[in-house]
Amino acid sequence: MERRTVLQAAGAAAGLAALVAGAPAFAGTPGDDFVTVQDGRLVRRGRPYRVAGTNLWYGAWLGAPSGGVRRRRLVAELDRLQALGINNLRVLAVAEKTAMKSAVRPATVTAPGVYDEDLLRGLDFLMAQAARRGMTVVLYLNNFWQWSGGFTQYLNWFQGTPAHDPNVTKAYERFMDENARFYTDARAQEAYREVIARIVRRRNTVTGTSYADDPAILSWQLANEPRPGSGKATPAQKQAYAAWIAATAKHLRALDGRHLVSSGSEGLAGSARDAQLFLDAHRTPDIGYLTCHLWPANWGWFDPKRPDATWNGMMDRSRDYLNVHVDHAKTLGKPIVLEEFGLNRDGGSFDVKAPTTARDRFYDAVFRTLEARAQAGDPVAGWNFWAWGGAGRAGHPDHWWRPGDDFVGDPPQEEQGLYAVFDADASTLDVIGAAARRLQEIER
Ligand code: IFL
Repeated sequence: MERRTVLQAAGAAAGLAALVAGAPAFAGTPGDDFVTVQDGRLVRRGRPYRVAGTNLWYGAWLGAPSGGVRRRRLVAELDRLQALGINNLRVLAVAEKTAMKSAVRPATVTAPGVYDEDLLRGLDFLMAQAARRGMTVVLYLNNFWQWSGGFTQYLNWFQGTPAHDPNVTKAYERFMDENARFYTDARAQEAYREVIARIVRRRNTVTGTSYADDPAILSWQLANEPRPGSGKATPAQKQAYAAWIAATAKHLRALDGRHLVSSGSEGLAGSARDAQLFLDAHRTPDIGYLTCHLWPANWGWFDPKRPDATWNGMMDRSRDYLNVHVDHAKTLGKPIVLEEFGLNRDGGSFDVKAPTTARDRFYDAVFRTLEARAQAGDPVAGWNFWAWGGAGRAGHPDHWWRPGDDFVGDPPQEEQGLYAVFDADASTLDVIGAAARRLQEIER
């Protein structure tokens, strides 16, 4: 996120406390369908498990019984993804109902303790369809950003603060600092944990299996892109953030000890560029693996209107960002997944007909950088590109989503077509398909 903020290249942190408190206790047995962590690797059914994934945050919305034909679209999308070699989906489990203009509608939690069963059944359907295809799913349970209500809406409920939509105010730094209050608001935390328990203990209405017993869940994820505050987060904010990750991960593991827990962090870009914070926040043995996200245009490293002038610098910073995070994963002795990355269509167009020359090159370079580290035996567990747009199409010439329009992967706070990969993007699909095959061929 944060398209309007320029982040500097993240520097490697010198003198980091490198010791891990202890290897995560997630060992599984051969034949075990649950994904576990062994010796710094994801493992499933006794073999290394590598994530060749996409982001499909709106899966529950497509699966909802009230959506009618949307279910058919979901089934077709999953078939397409499976044929492409995709084995993992990163999905939003719940959205909170909010007055913010750039948030998705309808929402799962319509008021504290009140749930939209239609969307929960949509999630059930998605989970059943993913499992049927042998795919795993990362379910995130909250959002730092406004597009699903998220932290902002919890604060509106429990502190009475206005539901600040930064798309309207453009005050992103203020928005981030306000949202950091979520970590220390006791009533918001209680409500959030109620939601967590509701999902973890839910019995899937399609499969009859409880979510806690469903091996198709790769991990419970605390939130999408949680941050300690703005880029200038204070020591107290950082402390609250790291404490929240540790406490929530521990809580989740106590509720459901069979599934991994991940944070949903962007990495350094979401840690106020503080490598020590990133490491400390993920040191707890209750966090099974690390995550990072890579957004060169959002961070001001790339200008789609000046691709030639900005390409080399962008690629240097991107490779560095990836390598630094793999190094951090090594330091903590945990696997890492690059679970979001993307780049604009040529010229910054949102039009599905615009070429994707730079995006294709970027995807390929990202895949190859990760593969090289995986080949070298480093703890790269895979990737999820952002995002699957599939057969969806923007509903309006201004490319802004309105309720009832197709979902295309770009959430409602961004233009439809900004980063989505459509089923018509043949060259990008070729790059992704080839990378998925190469990833599964890595022997180490
Ligand atoms: O849409 C954004 C999403 O909120 C996110 N990260 C970056 C995406 C693209 O800007 O999680």
